[in-house]
Amino acid sequence: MAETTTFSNATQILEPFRGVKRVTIEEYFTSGHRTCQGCESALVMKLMVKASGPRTIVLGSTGCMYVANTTYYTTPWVVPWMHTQLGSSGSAALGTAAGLKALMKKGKMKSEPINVIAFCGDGGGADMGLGAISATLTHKEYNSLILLYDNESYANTDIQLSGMTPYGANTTFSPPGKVKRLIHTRWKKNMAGMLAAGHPECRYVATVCASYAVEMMNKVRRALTIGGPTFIHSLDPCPKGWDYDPMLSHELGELAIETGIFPLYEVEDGQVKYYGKTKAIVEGRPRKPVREYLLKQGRFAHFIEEDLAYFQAKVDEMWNKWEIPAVVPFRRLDASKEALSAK
Ligand SMILES: Cc1ncc(C[n+]2csc(CCOP(=O)(O)OP(=O)(O)O)c2C)c(N)n1
Ligand code: SF4
Ligand SMILES: [Mg+2]
Repeated sequence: MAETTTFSNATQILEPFRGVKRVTIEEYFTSGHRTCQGCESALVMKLMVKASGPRTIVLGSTGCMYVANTTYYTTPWVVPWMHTQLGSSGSAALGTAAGLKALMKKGKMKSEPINVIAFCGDGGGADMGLGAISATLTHKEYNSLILLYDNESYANTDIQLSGMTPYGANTTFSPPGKVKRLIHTRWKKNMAGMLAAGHPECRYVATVCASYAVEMMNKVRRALTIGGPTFIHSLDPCPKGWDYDPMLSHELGELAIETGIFPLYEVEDGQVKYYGKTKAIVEGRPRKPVREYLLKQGRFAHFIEEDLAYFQAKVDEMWNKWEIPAVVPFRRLDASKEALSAK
Protein backbone atom coordinates (compact mmCIF):
# COMPACT_ATOMS: atom_id res chain seq x y z
CA MET A 1 0.00 0.00 0.00
CA ALA A 2 1.27 3.47 -0.84
CA GLU A 3 2.41 5.66 2.04
CA THR A 4 -0.32 8.04 3.18
CA THR A 5 0.32 11.75 3.40
CA THR A 6 -1.77 12.06 6.55
CA PHE A 7 0.78 10.43 8.86
CA SER A 8 2.01 12.60 11.70
CA ASN A 9 4.43 11.73 14.49
CA ALA A 10 2.50 13.84 17.00
CA THR A 11 2.24 12.95 20.67
CA GLN A 12 -0.83 13.11 22.86
CA ILE A 13 -1.13 16.43 24.65
CA LEU A 14 -1.61 15.37 28.26
CA GLU A 15 -2.21 18.38 30.46
CA PRO A 16 -0.94 18.12 34.05
CA PHE A 17 -3.48 17.26 36.76
CA ARG A 18 -3.96 20.42 38.80
CA GLY A 19 -4.33 18.80 42.22
CA VAL A 20 -5.56 15.45 43.42
CA LYS A 21 -9.25 16.30 42.97
CA ARG A 22 -8.72 16.76 39.24
CA VAL A 23 -7.21 13.33 38.71
CA THR A 24 -9.35 11.15 36.43
CA ILE A 25 -11.14 8.23 38.09
CA GLU A 26 -10.62 5.65 35.32
CA GLU A 27 -8.16 2.88 36.11
CA TYR A 28 -6.12 0.93 33.55
CA PHE A 29 -4.24 -1.22 36.08
CA THR A 30 -6.87 -2.76 38.32
CA SER A 31 -7.38 -5.86 40.45
CA GLY A 32 -5.96 -9.24 39.45
CA HIS A 33 -2.34 -8.83 40.43
CA ARG A 34 -0.53 -10.66 43.20
CA THR A 35 2.11 -8.24 44.39
CA CYS A 36 3.00 -8.10 48.09
CA GLN A 37 0.93 -5.99 50.44
CA GLY A 38 2.37 -2.47 50.43
CA CYS A 39 4.20 -2.91 47.08
CA GLU A 40 4.98 0.58 45.80
CA SER A 41 5.97 -0.71 42.36
CA ALA A 42 2.37 -1.88 41.83
CA LEU A 43 1.22 1.62 42.76
CA VAL A 44 3.71 3.04 40.25
CA MET A 45 2.18 0.87 37.50
CA LYS A 46 -1.31 2.06 38.43
CA LEU A 47 -0.34 5.73 38.50
CA MET A 48 1.79 5.49 35.36
CA VAL A 49 -1.03 4.17 33.21
CA LYS A 50 -3.66 6.33 34.89
CA ALA A 51 -1.56 9.29 33.76
CA SER A 52 -1.10 8.04 30.22
CA GLY A 53 -4.72 7.04 29.64
CA PRO A 54 -6.39 4.41 27.46
CA ARG A 55 -4.52 4.92 24.17
CA THR A 56 -1.35 3.39 25.58
CA ILE A 57 0.71 0.27 24.97
CA VAL A 58 2.74 -0.99 27.94
CA LEU A 59 5.77 -3.25 27.61
CA GLY A 60 7.32 -4.79 30.69
CA SER A 61 10.59 -6.56 31.23
CA THR A 62 10.83 -9.63 33.47
CA GLY A 63 10.63 -8.96 37.20
CA CYS A 64 8.01 -8.58 39.91
CA MET A 65 5.91 -6.28 37.73
CA TYR A 66 5.74 -9.00 35.10
CA VAL A 67 5.55 -12.16 37.17
CA ALA A 68 3.21 -10.99 39.93
CA ASN A 69 1.03 -9.05 37.49
CA THR A 70 0.32 -11.69 34.90
CA THR A 71 -0.28 -14.96 36.66
CA TYR A 72 -1.93 -17.38 34.24
CA TYR A 73 -5.45 -16.28 33.28
CA THR A 74 -5.38 -13.11 35.38
CA THR A 75 -4.03 -9.65 34.70
CA PRO A 76 -4.64 -6.19 36.09
CA TRP A 77 -3.79 -4.53 32.76
CA VAL A 78 -6.71 -2.93 30.94
CA VAL A 79 -4.53 -1.47 28.18
CA PRO A 80 -2.53 -3.67 25.75
CA TRP A 81 0.46 -5.10 27.56
CA MET A 82 3.38 -7.27 26.45
CA HIS A 83 6.16 -8.99 28.33
CA THR A 84 9.70 -8.51 27.07
CA GLN A 85 13.00 -10.14 28.02
CA LEU A 86 14.78 -8.94 31.18
CA GLY A 87 17.35 -6.71 29.49
CA SER A 88 15.27 -5.44 26.62
CA SER A 89 12.90 -2.72 27.81
CA GLY A 90 14.79 -0.22 25.62
CA SER A 91 14.60 -2.44 22.53
CA ALA A 92 10.90 -3.15 23.14
CA ALA A 93 10.13 0.56 23.44
CA LEU A 94 12.03 1.46 20.29
CA GLY A 95 10.72 -1.50 18.27
CA THR A 96 7.12 -0.85 19.24
CA ALA A 97 7.36 2.88 18.51
CA ALA A 98 9.02 2.12 15.16
CA GLY A 99 6.42 -0.54 14.34
CA LEU A 100 3.53 1.80 15.04
CA LYS A 101 5.15 4.51 12.96
CA ALA A 102 5.68 2.16 10.02
CA LEU A 103 2.11 0.84 10.14
CA MET A 104 0.68 4.34 10.30
CA LYS A 105 2.94 5.59 7.52
CA LYS A 106 1.87 2.74 5.28
CA GLY A 107 -1.77 3.45 6.06
CA LYS A 108 -2.20 0.05 7.67
CA MET A 109 -3.57 1.57 10.83
CA LYS A 110 -5.20 4.86 11.71
CA SER A 111 -2.69 7.64 12.23
CA GLU A 112 -3.11 8.72 15.85
CA PRO A 113 -0.78 9.37 18.77
CA ILE A 114 -0.39 6.21 20.85
CA ASN A 115 1.70 6.27 24.02
CA VAL A 116 4.43 3.64 24.19
CA ILE A 117 5.72 2.97 27.70
CA ALA A 118 8.30 0.33 28.54
CA PHE A 119 9.01 -0.36 32.19
CA CYS A 120 11.93 -2.21 33.69
CA GLY A 121 13.22 -3.02 37.16
CA ASP A 122 16.58 -1.86 38.43
CA GLY A 123 18.14 -5.22 37.61
CA GLY A 124 16.65 -5.34 34.13
CA GLY A 125 17.15 -1.63 33.39
CA ALA A 126 20.11 -0.26 35.30
CA ASP A 127 22.25 -3.40 35.03
CA MET A 128 21.30 -5.76 32.21
CA GLY A 129 19.40 -3.49 29.85
CA LEU A 130 21.39 -0.29 30.18
CA GLY A 131 22.82 -0.53 26.65
CA ALA A 132 19.41 -0.92 25.03
CA ILE A 133 17.96 1.98 27.04
CA SER A 134 20.89 4.15 26.05
CA ALA A 135 20.44 3.25 22.38
CA THR A 136 16.71 4.05 22.51
CA LEU A 137 17.42 7.46 24.00
CA THR A 138 19.45 8.38 20.89
CA HIS A 139 16.50 7.87 18.50
CA LYS A 140 14.69 11.18 18.59
CA GLU A 141 12.27 10.23 15.81
CA TYR A 142 10.46 7.64 17.96
CA ASN A 143 8.15 8.56 20.83
CA SER A 144 8.53 6.36 23.88
CA LEU A 145 8.89 6.53 27.63
CA ILE A 146 11.08 4.14 29.60
CA LEU A 147 10.15 3.98 33.28
CA LEU A 148 12.59 2.29 35.61
CA TYR A 149 10.90 1.09 38.81
CA ASP A 150 13.71 0.81 41.31
CA ASN A 151 13.07 -1.47 44.28
CA GLU A 152 16.85 -1.67 44.76
CA SER A 153 17.25 -5.41 44.18
CA TYR A 154 16.49 -8.28 41.85
CA ALA A 155 13.34 -8.73 43.92
CA ASN A 156 11.46 -11.31 41.93
CA THR A 157 14.21 -13.91 42.26
CA ASP A 158 14.53 -13.36 46.03
CA ILE A 159 16.24 -10.04 46.60
CA GLN A 160 19.65 -10.27 44.98
CA LEU A 161 22.03 -7.32 44.93
CA SER A 162 21.81 -5.00 41.89
CA GLY A 163 23.85 -1.98 40.83
CA MET A 164 21.08 0.07 42.47
CA THR A 165 21.21 -1.60 45.88
CA PRO A 166 22.26 0.96 48.51
CA TYR A 167 25.57 0.80 50.33
CA GLY A 168 25.72 -1.88 53.01
CA ALA A 169 22.23 -3.32 52.48
CA ASN A 170 21.52 -6.90 53.42
CA THR A 171 20.46 -8.89 50.34
CA THR A 172 20.62 -12.60 49.58
CA PHE A 173 23.94 -11.84 47.84
CA SER A 174 25.25 -9.63 50.66
CA PRO A 175 24.25 -11.14 54.01
CA PRO A 176 26.04 -9.57 56.97
CA GLY A 177 28.20 -12.04 58.86
CA LYS A 178 30.32 -12.28 62.01
CA VAL A 179 33.59 -11.92 60.12
CA LYS A 180 32.43 -9.26 57.68
CA ARG A 181 29.60 -6.94 58.64
CA LEU A 182 29.24 -5.20 55.26
CA ILE A 183 29.48 -7.28 52.13
CA HIS A 184 28.17 -4.68 49.70
CA THR A 185 30.30 -1.53 49.86
CA ARG A 186 29.69 0.12 46.49
CA TRP A 187 27.66 3.33 46.16
CA LYS A 188 24.51 3.12 44.07
CA LYS A 189 24.50 4.03 40.36
CA ASN A 190 23.01 7.35 39.32
CA MET A 191 20.68 6.38 36.51
CA ALA A 192 18.75 9.59 35.89
CA GLY A 193 21.87 11.76 36.07
CA MET A 194 23.85 9.45 33.82
CA LEU A 195 21.11 9.28 31.19
CA ALA A 196 20.40 13.02 31.30
CA ALA A 197 24.07 13.88 30.92
CA GLY A 198 24.84 11.49 28.12
CA HIS A 199 21.88 11.60 25.75
CA PRO A 200 21.53 14.91 23.92
CA GLU A 201 18.58 13.66 21.82
CA CYS A 202 16.55 12.83 24.93
CA ARG A 203 14.53 15.89 25.91
CA TYR A 204 13.14 14.72 29.24
CA VAL A 205 14.56 12.81 32.20
CA ALA A 206 12.94 12.85 35.65
CA THR A 207 12.98 11.17 39.05
CA VAL A 208 9.74 10.32 40.85
CA CYS A 209 8.40 8.64 43.97
CA ALA A 210 4.82 7.34 44.28
CA SER A 211 4.50 8.95 47.73
CA TYR A 212 4.02 12.12 45.66
CA ALA A 213 1.42 10.68 43.32
CA VAL A 214 0.15 13.75 41.48
CA GLU A 215 3.66 15.00 40.82
CA MET A 216 4.60 11.55 39.58
CA MET A 217 1.66 11.34 37.18
CA ASN A 218 2.36 14.83 35.87
CA LYS A 219 5.94 13.88 35.08
CA VAL A 220 4.69 10.84 33.14
CA ARG A 221 2.31 13.16 31.28
CA ARG A 222 5.09 15.61 30.51
CA ALA A 223 7.41 12.87 29.24
CA LEU A 224 4.73 11.53 26.89
CA THR A 225 3.70 14.97 25.68
CA ILE A 226 7.19 16.26 24.93
CA GLY A 227 7.87 13.23 22.70
CA GLY A 228 10.96 11.51 21.43
CA PRO A 229 12.60 9.03 23.79
CA THR A 230 12.22 9.94 27.47
CA PHE A 231 13.20 8.38 30.78
CA ILE A 232 11.81 8.35 34.33
CA HIS A 233 13.44 6.80 37.39
CA SER A 234 11.07 5.87 40.22
CA LEU A 235 12.24 4.90 43.72
CA ASP A 236 9.86 2.22 45.05
CA PRO A 237 9.88 1.01 48.67
CA CYS A 238 9.56 -2.80 48.68
CA PRO A 239 8.38 -4.34 51.98
CA LYS A 240 9.78 -7.75 51.19
CA GLY A 241 13.22 -6.70 49.99
CA TRP A 242 13.70 -3.78 52.38
CA ASP A 243 12.21 -5.72 55.29
CA TYR A 244 9.70 -3.39 56.92
CA ASP A 245 6.03 -3.35 57.87
CA PRO A 246 3.99 -2.80 54.65
CA MET A 247 2.15 0.09 56.23
CA LEU A 248 5.39 2.11 56.13
CA SER A 249 5.75 2.19 52.32
CA HIS A 250 4.41 5.68 51.84
CA GLU A 251 6.41 7.05 54.80
CA LEU A 252 9.64 5.51 53.55
CA GLY A 253 9.14 7.10 50.16
CA GLU A 254 8.76 10.47 51.86
CA LEU A 255 11.81 9.87 54.04
CA ALA A 256 13.96 9.01 51.02
CA ILE A 257 13.22 12.51 49.74
CA GLU A 258 13.35 14.33 53.09
CA THR A 259 16.75 12.86 53.95
CA GLY A 260 18.05 13.95 50.54
CA ILE A 261 18.94 10.39 49.55
CA PHE A 262 16.71 10.52 46.48
CA PRO A 263 16.24 14.03 45.03
CA LEU A 264 13.12 14.73 42.96
CA TYR A 265 13.96 16.65 39.81
CA GLU A 266 13.49 16.79 36.07
CA VAL A 267 15.82 17.79 33.28
CA GLU A 268 13.87 19.18 30.34
CA ASP A 269 15.90 20.37 27.35
CA GLY A 270 18.93 20.71 29.62
CA GLN A 271 17.12 22.80 32.26
CA VAL A 272 16.99 21.35 35.78
CA LYS A 273 13.83 21.84 37.86
CA TYR A 274 13.37 20.65 41.45
CA TYR A 275 10.15 19.45 42.99
CA GLY A 276 8.42 19.41 46.37
CA LYS A 277 10.59 18.74 49.39
CA THR A 278 13.72 18.49 47.26
CA LYS A 279 13.07 22.05 46.11
CA ALA A 280 12.63 23.10 49.74
CA ILE A 281 15.97 21.51 50.64
CA VAL A 282 17.69 23.21 47.69
CA GLU A 283 16.24 26.48 49.03
CA GLY A 284 17.59 25.88 52.52
CA ARG A 285 15.30 23.53 54.48
CA PRO A 286 17.43 21.15 56.59
CA ARG A 287 17.53 17.54 55.51
CA LYS A 288 16.38 14.84 57.96
CA PRO A 289 19.22 12.55 59.15
CA VAL A 290 19.57 9.44 56.98
CA ARG A 291 19.29 7.21 60.09
CA GLU A 292 15.55 8.06 60.24
CA TYR A 293 15.16 6.32 56.89
CA LEU A 294 17.74 3.55 57.23
CA LEU A 295 16.82 2.30 60.69
CA LYS A 296 13.19 1.68 59.75
CA GLN A 297 14.38 -1.07 57.38
CA GLY A 298 15.57 -4.53 58.34
CA ARG A 299 18.09 -4.57 55.48
CA PHE A 300 20.15 -2.02 57.45
CA ALA A 301 19.57 -3.56 60.90
CA HIS A 302 23.24 -4.63 61.12
CA PHE A 303 24.48 -1.03 60.70
CA ILE A 304 26.58 0.38 63.54
CA GLU A 305 27.19 4.10 64.15
CA GLU A 306 30.22 4.04 61.85
CA ASP A 307 28.09 2.80 58.92
CA LEU A 308 25.39 5.38 59.54
CA ALA A 309 28.03 8.11 59.67
CA TYR A 310 29.55 6.95 56.37
CA PHE A 311 26.15 6.91 54.67
CA GLN A 312 25.34 10.36 56.03
CA ALA A 313 28.70 11.74 54.87
CA LYS A 314 28.15 10.44 51.33
CA VAL A 315 24.71 12.06 51.13
CA ASP A 316 26.12 15.30 52.61
CA GLU A 317 28.86 15.26 49.99
CA MET A 318 26.27 14.90 47.26
CA TRP A 319 24.36 17.91 48.54
CA ASN A 320 27.41 20.06 49.23
CA LYS A 321 29.18 19.32 46.03
CA TRP A 322 26.80 18.17 43.32
CA GLU A 323 23.60 19.57 41.94
CA ILE A 324 22.82 16.38 40.11
CA PRO A 325 24.92 13.71 41.80
CA ALA A 326 28.18 13.24 39.95
CA VAL A 327 26.93 15.15 36.91
CA VAL A 328 26.36 18.87 37.51
CA PRO A 329 28.37 20.49 40.32
CA PHE A 330 26.50 22.91 42.61
CA ARG A 331 29.50 25.15 42.84
CA ARG A 332 30.26 25.50 39.20
CA LEU A 333 32.59 28.49 39.62
CA ASP A 334 34.52 27.01 42.53
CA ALA A 335 34.83 23.72 40.70
CA SER A 336 36.19 25.31 37.53
CA LYS A 337 38.61 27.52 39.53
CA GLU A 338 39.89 24.44 41.30
CA ALA A 339 40.31 22.64 38.00
CA LEU A 340 42.24 25.60 36.58
CA SER A 341 44.58 25.92 39.54
CA ALA A 342 45.28 22.20 39.45
CA LYS A 343 46.74 22.53 35.93
C1 LIG B 1 18.31 -13.16 31.01
C2 LIG B 1 17.65 -13.52 32.29
N1 LIG B 1 18.40 -13.75 33.39
C3 LIG B 1 17.81 -14.03 34.56
C4 LIG B 1 16.44 -14.10 34.65
C5 LIG B 1 15.79 -14.45 35.98
N2 LIG B 1 15.09 -13.31 36.53
C6 LIG B 1 13.77 -13.13 36.37
S1 LIG B 1 13.16 -11.77 37.13
C7 LIG B 1 14.71 -11.40 37.73
C8 LIG B 1 14.89 -10.21 38.64
C9 LIG B 1 14.75 -8.90 37.92
O1 LIG B 1 15.06 -7.85 38.80
P1 LIG B 1 14.55 -6.39 38.50
O2 LIG B 1 14.72 -6.05 37.08
O3 LIG B 1 15.17 -5.47 39.49
O4 LIG B 1 12.98 -6.50 38.75
P2 LIG B 1 12.25 -6.89 40.15
O5 LIG B 1 12.20 -8.38 40.20
O6 LIG B 1 13.06 -6.30 41.24
O7 LIG B 1 10.89 -6.31 40.05
C10 LIG B 1 15.67 -12.34 37.31
C11 LIG B 1 17.10 -12.32 37.65
C12 LIG B 1 15.70 -13.87 33.47
N3 LIG B 1 14.36 -13.91 33.47
N4 LIG B 1 16.32 -13.57 32.32
S1 SF4 C 1 9.01 -8.25 46.32
FE1 SF4 C 1 8.86 -6.00 46.43
S2 SF4 C 1 8.60 -5.26 44.31
FE2 SF4 C 1 8.17 -7.50 44.35
S3 SF4 C 1 5.94 -7.63 44.57
FE3 SF4 C 1 6.84 -7.74 46.64
S4 SF4 C 1 6.89 -5.60 47.40
FE4 SF4 C 1 6.55 -5.55 45.16
MG1 LIG D 1 14.35 -4.65 41.23
